[in-house]
Amino acid sequence: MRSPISIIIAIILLAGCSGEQSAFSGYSTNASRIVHLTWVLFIGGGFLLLLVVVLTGLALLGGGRFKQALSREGVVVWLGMVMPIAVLTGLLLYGFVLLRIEAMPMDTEGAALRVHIEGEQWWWRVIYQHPDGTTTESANELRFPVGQPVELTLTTADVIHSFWLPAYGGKVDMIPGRSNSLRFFPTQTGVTRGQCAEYCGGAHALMAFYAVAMEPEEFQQWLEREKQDTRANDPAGEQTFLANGCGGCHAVRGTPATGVIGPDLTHVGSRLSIGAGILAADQAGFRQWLARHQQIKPQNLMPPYEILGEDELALLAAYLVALE
Ligand code: HEC
Ligand SMILES: [Cu+2]
Repeated sequence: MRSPISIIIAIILLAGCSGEQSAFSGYSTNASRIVHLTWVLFIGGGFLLLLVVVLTGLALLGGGRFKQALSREGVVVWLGMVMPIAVLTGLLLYGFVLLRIEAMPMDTEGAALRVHIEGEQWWWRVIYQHPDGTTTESANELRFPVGQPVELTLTTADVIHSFWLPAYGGKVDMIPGRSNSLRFFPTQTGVTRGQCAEYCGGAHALMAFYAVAMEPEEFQQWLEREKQDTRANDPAGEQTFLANGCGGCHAVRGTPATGVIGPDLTHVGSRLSIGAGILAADQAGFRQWLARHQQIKPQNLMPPYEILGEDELALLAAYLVALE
């Protein structure tokens, strides 16, 4: 029944299909092809279903004329056998042509941006690999320029995770002992969201990230900044950070903090989120994270710091925000 209620429900369900974490966005060449194929299959399948329903209705309820016409051998052979074979073969070929591999330009030597992403319980280590062999580490956020191929190398530090960035690149598992890759050719700038798509323990549902697709010049400027050591000049904040042992797990390049267990915090203040897509990277977000991160993201592997007093919280939050 096409009641108003079923239409309203359909609209609400479809509303969930757009937005920052949608497989219907198609912001890269390959993602948009998949969206295209999805619609062709959906609409084509809808028409065929309609045809079958109408013919079945006529065969069951129609007058004798319809029943007789539909029971002829030719109808069974042509509509029941020849047509399905022709339609399915056509769709298979169409799918092959549409999703052809070489349609995605991928210069394996030149301009492609390469990023190594390592899944950790429950955050993402993001390592930009520069053409000169050096690397720059970041976390929980992936930035790339549009109009150039991007190649991601996906590994895991512990259990199986799955890297899923629906608007651009599809989904690829991160498997212990293996290195997988995901390539895509981004065509649209914007901020989208990705999520771990393979259950990986306690805080799995809170293991997200943001992807920022930028114009090439803007991206280069960003990358140059990202490569640099911190320029924050806050001796009191830095002192509090080091005195509380934060530097044992986190690196802030340009300071004595060189830990590698947790996310690199050199430019954490300029990120869109902390805690892997959970809180904003602003004063309030850092404060909340430090005061009650085990409540906000239960079981995450940073030890609780409930001992921090108000002054220390304020100093640390101000320091972290300034790590731009
Ligand atoms: C034993 C290691 C360890 C220590 C010590 C530690 N952290 Fe962490 N920290 C982590 C881990 C692991 C995460 C990732 C948690 C997650 O999102 O699942 C993290 C996450 C964070 C984040 C969010 C980063 C991001 O990009 O999402 C901030 C900010 C942070 N820690 C600040 C601090 C501060 C400040 C201290 C000292 C008061 C500290 N940490 C001490 C391990 C540690
Ligand atoms: Cu997971």
